[in-house]
Amino acid sequence: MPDQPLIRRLDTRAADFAADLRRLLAFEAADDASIEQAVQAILADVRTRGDAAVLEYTGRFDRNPAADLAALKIPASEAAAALAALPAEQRDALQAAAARIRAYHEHQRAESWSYTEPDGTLLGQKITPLDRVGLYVPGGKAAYPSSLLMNAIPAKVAGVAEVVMVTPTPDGARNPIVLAAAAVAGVDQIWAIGGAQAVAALAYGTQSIAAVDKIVGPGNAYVAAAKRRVFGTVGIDMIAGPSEILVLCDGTTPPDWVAMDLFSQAEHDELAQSILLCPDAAYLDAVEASIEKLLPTMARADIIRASLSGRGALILVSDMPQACAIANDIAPEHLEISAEEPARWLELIRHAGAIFLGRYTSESLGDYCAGPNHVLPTSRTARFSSPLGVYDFQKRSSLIQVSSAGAQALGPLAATLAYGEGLDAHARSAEFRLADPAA
Ligand code: HSO
Ligand code: ZN
Repeated sequence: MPDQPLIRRLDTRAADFAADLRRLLAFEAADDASIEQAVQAILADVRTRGDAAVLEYTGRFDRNPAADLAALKIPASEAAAALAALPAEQRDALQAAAARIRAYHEHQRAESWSYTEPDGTLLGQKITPLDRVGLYVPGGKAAYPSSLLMNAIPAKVAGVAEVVMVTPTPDGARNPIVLAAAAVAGVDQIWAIGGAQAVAALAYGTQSIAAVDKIVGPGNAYVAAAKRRVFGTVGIDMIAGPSEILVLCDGTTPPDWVAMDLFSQAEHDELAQSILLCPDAAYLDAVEASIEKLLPTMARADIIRASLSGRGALILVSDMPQACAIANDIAPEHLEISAEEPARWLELIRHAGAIFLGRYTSESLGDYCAGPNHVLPTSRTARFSSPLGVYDFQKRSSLIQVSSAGAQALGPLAATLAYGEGLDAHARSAEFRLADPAA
């Protein structure tokens, strides 16, 4: 029996390619009824009992008992001290990345606008930041300070007055890099609570924590279930699936570079998906050889192996336009166009969360410090959604100021439509303004 390959090979010319591709992309989000039930109970409990319930769950799930909720509030001075205590290289890197992320997101800020019609009627749109945003930051192995920056900075650039962060601290252990990142990003409050109970506290408010208007940030299955359930009471961001990278390569990038780019997503999690499309079979052989050579050198080799063999693929395409068509079908979270003429292929791309152009642009540069957001649509949702951005923390109000002349022009129109709908108060309210007592 031959060994199971490290990563599967597909060929678009094979008769069953379409079915193979579907199978490769299929991903069943775990739908665990016991999680749903537990989360529902926690939400209801926090909603009625507030602080006391949050304290109880934090003692039970995080083994982090406290006398009252105030004891779980991490003071800004502790975050500032964590930042000051970081090795200089780490601190400088966090600050430099934050500055670049901020500069990029400044470009996204929308401004209010209006225009005046010839009869003096003014129409427009007023932009307002959200008042309070909750930011979930996972504890343990998935605590990424970079994700904290990516979530908090766009909110602050939008003008959100209060970013309230929650993060579980199992056994009371606080993560100094996470606290330092919170200080860099300008997070306003930090609470050492997590899980569904923290989501509930943010959504409903408790005696100690004021309710927020929107909750963003990644979390485990309990956190995701809780966010889904509080949606409507508050806004939420997207619910992220496993991370994905799709590399389109014309065969001109050093194979080791591409192999490591595939690893960089694979190392996130066993369910992460790394796919390479290339029109050159010999190049795919070379990347496979690089994978075999480099894998044993990786700290997270086991996760990478599981991800590549379970969900990865090297796909031989007939040409680059076909690679672009497949990319649009996959609508990947991250798309690298690792080619001599990336702009030429970019024209053919319609669906991808973030597009990395040219051989020097590794996804990892975008993950940390290029500037654009790394919170991106996964699981083909790039067909209809966008990266997290300043626009997710700004909302729009319509503005209408009708002049006397405008009321004469619009009144008969509105009245006709209102009578048609059988709504005579609407009609007469418009008609009253046809005779202007001031005129
Ligand atoms: N690639 C991840 C983001 C991340 N990478 C955080 C490293 N740290 C999002 O898909
Ligand atoms: Zn990453």
